[in-house]
Amino acid sequence: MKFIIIIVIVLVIIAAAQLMKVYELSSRLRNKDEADVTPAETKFNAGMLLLFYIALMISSTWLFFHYGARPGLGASASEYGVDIDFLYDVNWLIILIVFYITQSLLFLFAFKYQQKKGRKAVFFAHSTKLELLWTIIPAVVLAGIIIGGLSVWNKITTPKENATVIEIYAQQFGWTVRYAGEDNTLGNSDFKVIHETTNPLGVVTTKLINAKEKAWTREIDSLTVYLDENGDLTPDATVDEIEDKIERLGRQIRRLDPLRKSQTAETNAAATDDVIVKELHLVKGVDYEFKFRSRDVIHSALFPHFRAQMNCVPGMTTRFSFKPIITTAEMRAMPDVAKQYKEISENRVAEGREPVEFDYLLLCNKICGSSHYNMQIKIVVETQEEFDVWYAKQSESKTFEMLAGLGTTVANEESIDTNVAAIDTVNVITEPVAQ
Ligand SMILES: [Cu+2]
Repeated sequence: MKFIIIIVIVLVIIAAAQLMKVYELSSRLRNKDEADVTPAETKFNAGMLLLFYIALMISSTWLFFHYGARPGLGASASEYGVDIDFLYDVNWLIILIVFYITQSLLFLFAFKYQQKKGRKAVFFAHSTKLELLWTIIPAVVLAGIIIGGLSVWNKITTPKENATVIEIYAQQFGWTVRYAGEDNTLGNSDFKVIHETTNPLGVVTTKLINAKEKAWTREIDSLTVYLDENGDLTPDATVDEIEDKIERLGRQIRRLDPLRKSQTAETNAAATDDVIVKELHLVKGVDYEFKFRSRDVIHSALFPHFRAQMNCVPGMTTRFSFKPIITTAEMRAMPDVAKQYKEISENRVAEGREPVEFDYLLLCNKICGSSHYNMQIKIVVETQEEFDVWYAKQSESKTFEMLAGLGTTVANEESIDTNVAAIDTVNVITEPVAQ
């Protein structure tokens, strides 16, 4: 169907071009200048402009009332979102007023002042009054918009005291969430100790640094012993490979030193209770401060229902704060959301698919690679009681220490080492990119 439409459009364009050519040729045959326009033609053009104006006004007004200013987004689920919606509405109002005035003047004047015999254009070079008018009015309006925007932006980017800290970590193509634990302080992190499964955010503690160093030293020792014993029988290429690996492990160990120096008892304690999960749960009515990092490229964390967005930039931490004011359950019960999801679900069921329910989402809003479209996680906004139940379950198994194999369930130092060594045999730390 699409293909047929494209072919029809192309044929219409070709036909129009041919007609123009025929018209040009016939004008030349009739010895008539193409620039000469008859009164009938002028009248026709003016009528068509008027018709276009009416169609434009009807269709744009219909679109506006049919879709509204924020199609499909529902009420703002965050406190600052209400301010942002207000700014957005003010902007829309200004745009619409200007749109209706300027378009009406443009088309109605073109119709009213169409060319007529004996009509002469007025020569009008300058009017200081008009210049002032159309400079000062837009300047005042724009200044108002900017001042309103800045004051809301300052509120969003200045965290409230006692805001709960949460880290949102972006990588191709997913999000990881880190809760700061009881102390509400995130532990240090560094890309040098990132491990895909056991330490995806590169959280640092002295215990982890020591375990890594021991595991890597042991690996160097065993490789050295292997070379001493079997070096003569091993092909040169393999020997080179092993020597490279020993050198690389040595470099990795040396790079741990500055990390070790910046660790204190406080930063160790801050990291130990951090909880790392793949879903974002928030409590209604609590102020949150979000800190964003990225592992690879620039991503952008978009919370459409909360009217919030922030870039996640490799090598730096960006932040903003908001307070959720509508729980997921309350949002699902809102008439327009319920109606929208009922329709979607009915269509899905008709196609033999599962029905869906409304969920808040965290999306990536920077085209960051081939699976960018699928970079999203669910956000659940719930009551304090519901959150406590969920969080207690997460902190049973998903604290940083447990994920990294350094948990208190491990009986002694030796088994921690074996644990980390076992983890490191599948180590994915690659040579860090020069920064
Ligand atoms: Cu992304």
